[in-house]
Amino acid sequence: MTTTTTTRFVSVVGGAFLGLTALSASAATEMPPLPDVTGDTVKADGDFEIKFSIGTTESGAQYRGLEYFEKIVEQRSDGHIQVALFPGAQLGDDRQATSALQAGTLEMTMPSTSPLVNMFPKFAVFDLPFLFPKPEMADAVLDGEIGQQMLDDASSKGLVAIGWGENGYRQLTNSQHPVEKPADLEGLKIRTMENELHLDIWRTLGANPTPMSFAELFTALEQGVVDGQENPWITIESSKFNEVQDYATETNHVYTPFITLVSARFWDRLPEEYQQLLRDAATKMGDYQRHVSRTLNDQIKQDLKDSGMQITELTPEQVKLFQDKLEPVYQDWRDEIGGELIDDIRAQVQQAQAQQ
Ligand code: TK8
Repeated sequence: MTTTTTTRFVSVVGGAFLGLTALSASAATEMPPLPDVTGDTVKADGDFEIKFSIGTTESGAQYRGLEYFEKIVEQRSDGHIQVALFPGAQLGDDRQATSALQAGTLEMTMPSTSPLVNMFPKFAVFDLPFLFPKPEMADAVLDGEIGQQMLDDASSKGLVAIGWGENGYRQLTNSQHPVEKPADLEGLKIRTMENELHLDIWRTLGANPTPMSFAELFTALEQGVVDGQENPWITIESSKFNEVQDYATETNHVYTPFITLVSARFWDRLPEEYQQLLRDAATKMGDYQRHVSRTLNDQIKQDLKDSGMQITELTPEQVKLFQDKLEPVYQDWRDEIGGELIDDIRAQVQQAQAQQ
């Protein structure tokens, strides 16, 4: 059973949604008010505390989603579940926080899928370049059977996977010069997530990639250890990368999802009613996060331009140069990821494109 994300979100929040759109146009980087909480109070035994850690800062869309999660869970558990939020990798980066869940020293985190490919190889499908031309196509896959199967697969190794969120379309930034074609990447030292496919992408394009934790990225850019990096506009702004990067190229080269994880040790202590509450709240958080990041995307790009960043917007012909150069990556990674999964997703995307 799949329902379109936007329809699911709108039907739940109606009036507040309208307020949301009006607000976002003016207060560009200001986060919109949180929607009201809907749904009954959940009654169950026990009091619980959740420490929820993420790597991005509190001025990003991801954190705004977590604030909505906190509001839903605390309100609908009548305060019996308390949620404490830890942004900015205070409690570790994506991999460290995930290990802490497995050890039972942390209750929740929401990493990008890319740094976890070593644990869940199928996640690498999301690292394939230009897989989703539109975000709605990613929603359809993540909220559909494929996404559910991946959550089930990731509910293992001491983890319980309860939902998806949006990191978004990645854009290249660098401190050296404008990048309009793959040849402009020659010799540029680009930080990537700790992920072999991303390293392959930038090597194939002719750059000099190096894997690094997000927690170390700002300092590495500031000190010139690396020349560039790639992340969604909202993360570039919320992490202040524009202060140490003069150039950006709107590549939209990969759509990265976030995945919501719970420590299995903590999960097993929760009564079923509270497990279901966390699942509901995780779904609402993910939908809201998608909405906030998409509503603010263009305005934030404009803010970055206004802050002095030189942004290159590629023509369709220029994008095609990158796509053509990266096509072999699909062949190189077919066996590792699984040809059937790639074909299923590409077929779903083509079907969606045909219906447009
Ligand atoms: C934040 C990371 C980040 C990701 C990266 O923890 O590492 O560049 O895009 O969002 O998950």
